[in-house]
Amino acid sequence: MKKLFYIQLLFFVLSTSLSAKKIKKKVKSTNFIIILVDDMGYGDVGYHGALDMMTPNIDKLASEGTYFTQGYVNCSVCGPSRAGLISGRYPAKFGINGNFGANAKNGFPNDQPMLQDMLKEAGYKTGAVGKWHFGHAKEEFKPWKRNFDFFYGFLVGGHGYFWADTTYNAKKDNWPIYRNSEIVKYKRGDYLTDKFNEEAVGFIERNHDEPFFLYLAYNAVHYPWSVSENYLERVDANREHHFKYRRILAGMTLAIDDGVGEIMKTLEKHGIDENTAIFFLSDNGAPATIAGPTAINTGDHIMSKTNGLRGYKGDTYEGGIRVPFLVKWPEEVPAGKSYIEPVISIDIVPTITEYLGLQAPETGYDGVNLLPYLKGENKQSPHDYMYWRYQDDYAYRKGDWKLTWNDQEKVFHMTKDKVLDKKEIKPKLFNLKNDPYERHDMKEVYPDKYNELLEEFNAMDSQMSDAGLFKVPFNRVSGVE
Ligand SMILES: [Ca+2]
Repeated sequence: MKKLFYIQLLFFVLSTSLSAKKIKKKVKSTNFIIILVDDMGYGDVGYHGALDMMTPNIDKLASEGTYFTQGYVNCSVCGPSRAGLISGRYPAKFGINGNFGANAKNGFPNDQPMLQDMLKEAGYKTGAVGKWHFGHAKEEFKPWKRNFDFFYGFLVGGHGYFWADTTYNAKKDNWPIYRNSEIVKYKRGDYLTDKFNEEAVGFIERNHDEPFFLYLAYNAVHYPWSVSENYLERVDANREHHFKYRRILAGMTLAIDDGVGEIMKTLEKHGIDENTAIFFLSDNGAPATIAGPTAINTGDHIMSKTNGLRGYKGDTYEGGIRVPFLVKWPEEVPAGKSYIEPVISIDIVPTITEYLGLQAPETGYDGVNLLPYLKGENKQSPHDYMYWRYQDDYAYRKGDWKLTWNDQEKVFHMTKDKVLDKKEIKPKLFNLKNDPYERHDMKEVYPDKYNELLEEFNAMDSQMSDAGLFKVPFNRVSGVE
């Protein structure tokens, strides 16, 4: 009996020292929240001048942190953009070139670390709320198998806002919602963004006394565009909208903004707002699915706005890849500033992990730690170059110069233009400083610059997986004769 006691004691001491070792790794107790919205355009937040939107809480985050005037995502559509964000790498390097659709058999590779893998190892509580979209065909792809202690949301790439089935028999917009690995009974009529807000707040309430990481990935303001009446009433009481979809977008955006406000209140209530870092961004630029003739003339959109940037979601023109993007981090990042050098969503993971002193994965990062730049310790631009690809669209940016291929010549998707064959797509060279709206192709004027960027692009592109887990795209170098 005594022997058993000593064994138990030994086990206790060992396990205590083991957990102490784990806790010791937590060099700092900063909490991290990534708020990722879906398909919000550059011109859809108040602090970018959208006076017809109601985003007081998002604007407050911007005014209390640093916002990026050239904040990019690494891809112009949901799936790869999210894969890049959560890994700190260009997702084409590990085979993610497209969205995991409803029938996808693949998922995010298990040998590629995600942010929560590293933070959980360092002793963080990890929670994911919202849209998963990292694969759902096998158990190993699911959030509860990928080091999230808590999950509330759906596994696929999109969801309706007012109802979810408990089986996969319904149309895919209504596939199940999970709490951890259990399918929940969803009350018909509940607004999904409200549920995500509640669950995000609930996760913070349960974990405020220890370091946590919350990945809050709304599916709003993505299709199917719909919002509960109370948000529309508040929009109508404060804003005038003549276009019905812009009004709906304003309501959907307000629901997210309310969530941001509730999260801030919860952090303040527990006295952890000062040591919580919040990244807020959209996963890609404005979608062009609903629009009218005005959009062609102005290069802008009447539902979701790019503020005049060329192109939309799916393009490697600026409108597809430049998004609202900010960080509020009272301990480290100046408040009330804008930062004008280009940054990209794959910078978030190395910024967090390097701050915590966590070792980078063997695969390394393509993003960089932004803190020295945002604090003004390093006056250089964080990136020598940036690279994008999606299907037949590619881009490469170096300084103010950008080389870009886009498979539709017009700025506007709804026209029934023939989509160009890969061999027909000619790259364009823009100087973004002089021509931020990408109207003037300069490759004939600056052939040396064109050749320099083309050569560097080819070297970069050839490092990427070819078809990867998807049928498209092929590397530009190998795919074009
Ligand atoms: Ca998206």
